Amino acid sequence: MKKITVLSGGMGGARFLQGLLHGIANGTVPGLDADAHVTVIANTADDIWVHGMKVCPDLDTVMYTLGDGIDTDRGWGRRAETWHVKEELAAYGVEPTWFGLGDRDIATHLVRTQMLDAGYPLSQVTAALCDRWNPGVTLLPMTDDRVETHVAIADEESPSGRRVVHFQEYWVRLRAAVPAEMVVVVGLDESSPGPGVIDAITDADLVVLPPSNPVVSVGTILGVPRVREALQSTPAPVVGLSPIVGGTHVRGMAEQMLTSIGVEVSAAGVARHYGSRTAGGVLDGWLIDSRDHDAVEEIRAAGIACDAVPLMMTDHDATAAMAAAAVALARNAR
Ligand code: FO1
Repeated sequence: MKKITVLSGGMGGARFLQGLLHGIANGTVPGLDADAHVTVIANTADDIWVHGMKVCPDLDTVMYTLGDGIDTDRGWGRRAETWHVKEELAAYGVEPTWFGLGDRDIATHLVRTQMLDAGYPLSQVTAALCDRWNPGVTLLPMTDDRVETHVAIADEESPSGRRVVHFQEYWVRLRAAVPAEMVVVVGLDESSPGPGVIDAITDADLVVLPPSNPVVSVGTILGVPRVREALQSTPAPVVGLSPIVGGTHVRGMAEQMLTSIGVEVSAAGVARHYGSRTAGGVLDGWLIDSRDHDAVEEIRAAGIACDAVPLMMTDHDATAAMAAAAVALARNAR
């Protein structure tokens, strides 16, 4: 296999990609050619306009992580960061003070915003930023159109009993600590796949859904018109890795998001949510963690090939082993 396409969100997807590239470079992923190339279709519904700048968290997390500029403790933003602009904005009482924009990170958002203002589409802006960061993959926004995830939360002060916040406020300021009563991805139905996105799926030798959030990361990519159809028609096997281990997410807020759309918070629940390609869904195979091995038969009965392997991305070799298990599953699934 030479052409691998990965549908990625932020941190979980970026860590998976690190291990995948590590495995390709070291030849520890049987079935992937030494010169295999990875194309990443990244979620852009986390994007937010803040202080007049367009911030693209999932694109930047993949770009910084694979370009070795990421702050590994936070999992987002730049290493060796300073926060003077953020402090100065707070001193002026300018909101939002809850969204952490580091000084180095702001340069990325200024370049992106200037290029967007000059009329360049997000895909070309992303390619230009990657000229500096050299992530070692082709990084494609899922769409060049503006798409934003918003979350409805309870608010007894409002007549409707609800208030809508941007996803970033739900996650960063509220820490996903209140139920997401509704998740609305503004602009998604009207969006078009970005340049190269459909081809990256239909021309692939393998398509991978990494352990990103099935609702607000992979789910939004699947919601871009024509993407789901491309996954259903591609000759490539489509294999996913469960972000739910032992009944909860490893990081992030997948549990809250799955609950808000009524999907069981389990490895099998997410597999059923994505669905088997033989039944109108998008999956040929689904990797679950060893702790959830009891669910293997149930998932196979849903028409999805399934193996239970360790899914903790503790280091690049562990992640490369996950990628190897995904390739093995893909080869058996077809
Ligand atoms: N996450 C936080 O928990 N706190 C922040 O202040 C924060 C700021 C931020 C700025 C730029 C960026 O690219 C990402 C940032 N994130 C922050 C992470 C972001 O919320 C997540 O990467 C995704 O949007 C959710 O997976």
